[in-house]
Amino acid sequence: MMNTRIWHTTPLYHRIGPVTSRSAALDNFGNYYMRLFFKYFFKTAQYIIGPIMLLWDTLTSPRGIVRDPAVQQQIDASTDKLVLYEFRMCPFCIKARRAIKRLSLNIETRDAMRQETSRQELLAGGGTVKVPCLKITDDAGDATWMYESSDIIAYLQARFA
Ligand SMILES: N[C@@H](CCC(=O)N[C@@H](CS)C(=O)NCC(=O)O)C(=O)O
Repeated sequence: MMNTRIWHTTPLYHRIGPVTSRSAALDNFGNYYMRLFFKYFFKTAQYIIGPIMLLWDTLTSPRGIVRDPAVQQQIDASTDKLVLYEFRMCPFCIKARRAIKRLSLNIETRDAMRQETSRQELLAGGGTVKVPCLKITDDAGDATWMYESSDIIAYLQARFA
């Protein structure tokens, strides 16, 4: 009778203590392979989806706005102070590059995945290797590192649209 009472009031994890530790070991084992699976799944997906996105981007490339040459020259002088750090196949970078194209801006791009120097510049200046990141240098030579594709696009639209 006493035993029955204990059985009913003891929490489940006490009753199946030894099994729990075995399942914890199994969980760790499972988590390790799960993580491995996800890592390679997304890497593979990236290499399949990436080129498709690039092709789509090329085929549907937006038409840039046409400005008076004198105005475009002024804008080119301003965008000389901007650098976009990017990865070629990052969807957020494609989004930012399309906005740049739409606005007909001549902004230098640096590949932070393939060029080690660009990667180091981004890490040292911006604090993290996350792309896209727009480096904005002011007239005094001070740099601001802007992350987030939506913020970058909003900034460019507010300045150049
Ligand atoms: N919310 C961000 C997402 C940017 C993002 O996740 N970029 C990826 C490449 S597609 C990246 O830099 N990953 C590296 C990291 O997060 O450390 C944006 O819209 O810009």
